[in-house]
Amino acid sequence: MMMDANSAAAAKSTIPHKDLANAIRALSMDAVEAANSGHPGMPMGMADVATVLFQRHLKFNAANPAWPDRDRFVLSAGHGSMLMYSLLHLTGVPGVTLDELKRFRQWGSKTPGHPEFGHTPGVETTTGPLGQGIANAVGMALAERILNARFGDDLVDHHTYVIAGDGCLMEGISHEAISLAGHLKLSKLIVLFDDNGISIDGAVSLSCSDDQLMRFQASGWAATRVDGHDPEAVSAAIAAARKSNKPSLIACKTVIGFGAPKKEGTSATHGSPLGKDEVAGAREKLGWAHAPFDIPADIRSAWADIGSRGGEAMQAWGKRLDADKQKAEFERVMKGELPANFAEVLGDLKSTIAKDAPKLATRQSSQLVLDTLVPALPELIGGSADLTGSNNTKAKVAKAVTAENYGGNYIYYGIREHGMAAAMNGMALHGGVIPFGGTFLVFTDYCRPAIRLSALMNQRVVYVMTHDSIGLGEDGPTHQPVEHLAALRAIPNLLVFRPCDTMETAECWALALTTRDRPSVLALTRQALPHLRADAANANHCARGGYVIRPTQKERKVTLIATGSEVAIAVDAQKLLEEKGIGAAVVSMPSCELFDQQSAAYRQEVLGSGLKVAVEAAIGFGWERYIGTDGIFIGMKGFGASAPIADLYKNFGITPAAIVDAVIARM
Ligand SMILES: Cc1ncc(C[n+]2csc(CCOP(=O)(O)OP(=O)(O)O)c2C)c(N)n1
Ligand SMILES: [Mg+2]
Repeated sequence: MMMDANSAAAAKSTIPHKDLANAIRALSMDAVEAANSGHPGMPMGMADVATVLFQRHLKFNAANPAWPDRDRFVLSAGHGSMLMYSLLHLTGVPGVTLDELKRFRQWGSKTPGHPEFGHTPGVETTTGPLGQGIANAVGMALAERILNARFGDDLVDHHTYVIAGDGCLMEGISHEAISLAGHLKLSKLIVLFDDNGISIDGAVSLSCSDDQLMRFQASGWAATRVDGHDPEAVSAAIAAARKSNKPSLIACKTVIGFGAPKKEGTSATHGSPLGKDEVAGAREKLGWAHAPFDIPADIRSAWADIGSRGGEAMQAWGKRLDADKQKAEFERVMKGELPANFAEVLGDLKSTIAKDAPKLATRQSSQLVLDTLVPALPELIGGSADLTGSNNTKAKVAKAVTAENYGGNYIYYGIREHGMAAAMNGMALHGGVIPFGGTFLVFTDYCRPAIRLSALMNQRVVYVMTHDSIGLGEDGPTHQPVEHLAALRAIPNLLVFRPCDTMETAECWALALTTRDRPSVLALTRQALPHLRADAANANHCARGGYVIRPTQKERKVTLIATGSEVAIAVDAQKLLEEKGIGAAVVSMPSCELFDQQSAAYRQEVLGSGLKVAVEAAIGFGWERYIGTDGIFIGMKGFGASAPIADLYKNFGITPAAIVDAVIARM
């Protein structure tokens, strides 16, 4: 249900637009002044646009900032956080009190330097790294359409609004995002561009000559320019955008730091407090005679009305939900709960794997898992950045999501890894879907800023990263990840899985899906691997991160710790060592992060007390914490090379014989 452009509540307000917008300006400059840190320019410049959006268009209910069918509002230009906090406070979002505004940027406040999802109610995504927000919004708008196709207009029918600045639009990721949104005709996505012509170094013309309207139009968007300080013009443009059958860009010509007498229109207002005199001057120029943080009761009350404007829409929606036969399923997916039969489906799959003992590349194992899970989990939305056949991400039953039919469950992201990763964040944040997407592990570098945000925001996003080592062979060092596992393991809260066979792949997929508050990377091989797990597979061994996959029959002198494709190499080395009378246990370590969470006693038992050897076809960075200073690392010391796989493993010395030689040299 959409609201009229000029709702009843907006019409009854007698407070002039100017006063509503000035309340945002005053709170923003006062909070930055109090913190002696922050960005007043953007909130002051965009106060008019934001006021129009919230007063007349945004479907939003401050009392319930998370109700499912609300419009999403993304502040992609996250440095303008005081715009967001002023809006949340003035509309009456619980917890965003005046006191919190006074504690802007302070320890423990609800008002951190940049908006953080999960920290402040009403903040839809963490922004600050420029360009991420607009790409998140593409994912949100896409999730909205996918869920609309599944649940219908009654339950899912909302817009996604973005405020983006010059910086967001200059970032490369914005190209991927815009291009994907245009291709998928995400017509409910509306970007309000803070077209102020200023960034930190000065005029945007120092570094950029793009015609942004033409640029967006070239990607299939509707684009228009308005005076961002003319509320009627802004409102008319938003109303038109809401009716468009294309995603829309509204370039709002604004003056950064609007109202600051000496500094407005300059980069001096971008990221520093205005200073006492300039703040006093702004009060005068804006006609705002009130003390710092003082909002007159009538203006406060008008803003509260704006905050409750969406209440009726929310109630009407609730009634429709109650009457809907899909209510339980809708609530399940929006809560992010897996279907009740998930454990059963997974158990059956694991039994089949134990019986068949398939010898597959783990990317194919992943496909096998997806062929079972995708039909059972309609919320799973897959995709790949143009490597579908290589990443094995498209389950047999999966159908493409297209502009003509959003009812599919597979997205052709195109060669847009960064955009894909950020869109997946947006989809996960929107809720109702669980996104997974693939590319080569080496190109996690192209996704990294978004992977970091998945982790920071506690989002369940699954990165299916194949061709995970020199094992990919002939494509050579440009395509062979060596430092990537270490670099990914360094990201807090990210789960990095490197399964050694089909059974472990199924277990790691299960962990990625059942861990609701962390993203996962699945590092998967191009090359076929033997089946190693001999057990009947009732327990999920990967849940402990590392475990003894092959105990020794002799006294344990050595522990070989390996991941993924190198577990089989360690198992072969174990046989050779035992033939020489040296007892060696093999540990499979599919996830260092989960292993680190285990008790000291368990970790000690798994790692043993003898010589420790880590085997991984990657650089050794990080393995010291398991093998100690006197352990042995068998792996890569630098970049790989272009050659058939057998020659690579032999020449880089990652073989059973090399392990045995290194161990014997220590005995
Ligand atoms: C990826 C990234 N690079 C650099 C920065 C640092 N930074 C923050 S704001 C900004 C300038 C942004 O300009 P604009 O979007 O025009 O904001 P305005 O000055 O108009 O508020 C920069 C470079 C950042 N936050 N993110
Ligand atoms: Mg700017």
